[in-house]
Amino acid sequence: MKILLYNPDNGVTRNFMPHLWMFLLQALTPKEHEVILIDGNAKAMTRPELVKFCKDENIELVGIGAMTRMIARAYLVADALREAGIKVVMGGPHVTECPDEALGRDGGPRHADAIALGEADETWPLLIQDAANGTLKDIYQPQVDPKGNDKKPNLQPYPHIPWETLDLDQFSLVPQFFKPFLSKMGEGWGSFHVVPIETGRGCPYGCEFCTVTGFFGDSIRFRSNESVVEELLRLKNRAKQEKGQMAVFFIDDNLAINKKRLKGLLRDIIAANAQLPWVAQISANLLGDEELVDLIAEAGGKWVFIGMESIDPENMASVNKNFSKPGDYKEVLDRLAKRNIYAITSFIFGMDNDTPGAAKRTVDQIESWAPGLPVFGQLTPFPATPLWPTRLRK
Ligand code: B12
Ligand code: SF4
Repeated sequence: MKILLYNPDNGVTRNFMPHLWMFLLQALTPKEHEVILIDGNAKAMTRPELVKFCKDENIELVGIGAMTRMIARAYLVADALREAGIKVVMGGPHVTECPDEALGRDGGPRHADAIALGEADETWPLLIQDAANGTLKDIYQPQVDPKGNDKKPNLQPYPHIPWETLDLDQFSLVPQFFKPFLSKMGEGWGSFHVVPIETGRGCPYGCEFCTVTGFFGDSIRFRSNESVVEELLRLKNRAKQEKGQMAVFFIDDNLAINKKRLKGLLRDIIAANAQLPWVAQISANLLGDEELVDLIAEAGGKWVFIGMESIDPENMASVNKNFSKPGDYKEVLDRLAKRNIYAITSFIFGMDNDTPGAAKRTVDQIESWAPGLPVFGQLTPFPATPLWPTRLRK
């Protein structure tokens, strides 16, 4: 069977990085099936173009993944494919949180032939088998433990993603035209890829606006250090062969959630000379440790994304994130800046204690800190988060 995994266009930005789920599910697909990947943000296609592509390529099953932000577009694409007689399966955070919507059980139209709830690492091969046999079920769900909780994949062993041979052209940040010229510059800039790698899943903190604790669970699972180091070495080798650059986004929600484990991983990366420039998400409360920050710098860490959310401690308490202390932010940023590590500082406006002038006060505060890249969003209640209005919860 020929399968297409498709990530819908977000309608605003081009992707600087592919989505990990596509590569992961491709790696978990039984070998007798062929899997093609298209990211709509990198390779823009209209819906008729996509349908034609699937028809021309004899695609029998399309897997679509989407966050809430992209779900409306994802449904439009799914509808067009299903109208053309192609089976569609959907997964990811949004359909997990709103399964009735995707299956048309909430009074609206049906968008997917099947959906995969939660982490699909173990259900995906079963789903593929059913699709190939023509016995697709509506819902694929992880097994549950005696307490009724989803059994989570433990990430050891971790699937082999063949980064060294995958076609990453859709995602190169270097335009084709400049490739030959740039490959000769310095250590080579003929390609520039940012690749997502996870070293673990799960976060126990349960901040009210966040879907992660609900989706991945509060028990944390890590890959082995060896498997992470081996993946980095393959990426480093590819960059060298392509005369290009490779950077990594460790997409763990809180890379330092277990500081002892992270220090061990960073020491192993350094010992294996597996350093690549990387960015990771780490909460401010875990960045007070000088030894950890030294290791981050030595292991290739260049940028740290910090969910600072608000400069007002009362706001932090109102979203269950008062483990992160606004009073510490300056010191945290100075500690990073001393090692030439930049911070992407993320803020949310619209929390209960925000009063007129909150944005100005925040920007004034940011300008008094070490330089970084501040990003701003507005408080958004995503389905299945504690912030989601109770009356809408099922
Ligand atoms: C990396 C990341 C990003 C990257 C995305 C780019 C990229 N190429 O990856 C960046 C930094 C750009 C980003 C941006 C945003 N993000 Co983001 N991001 C993440 C993060 C940290 C990791 C995603 C990941 O790869 N996870 C690991 C993989 C293995 O998990 P997964 O994607 O869920 O896939 C598994 C299952 O869901 C399932 N699955 C997924 N898709 C499919 C499809 C099929 C067919 C099947 C069968 C199964 C399946 O199988 C996979 C294996 O088990 C997640 C949090 C998280 N831990 O997931 C947030 C997360 C996805 N982001 C989130 C949000 C809100 C955003 C933003 C809207 C934030 C903002 N306000 O701007 C933007 C929107 C982006 C846009 N341009 O529209 C929310 C989404 C919540 C929701 N319900 O939609 C999350 C969950 C974080 C959170 N705090 O709640 N993000
Ligand atoms: S915002 Fe970050 S720290 Fe809070 S629950 Fe989500 S992943 Fe964990």
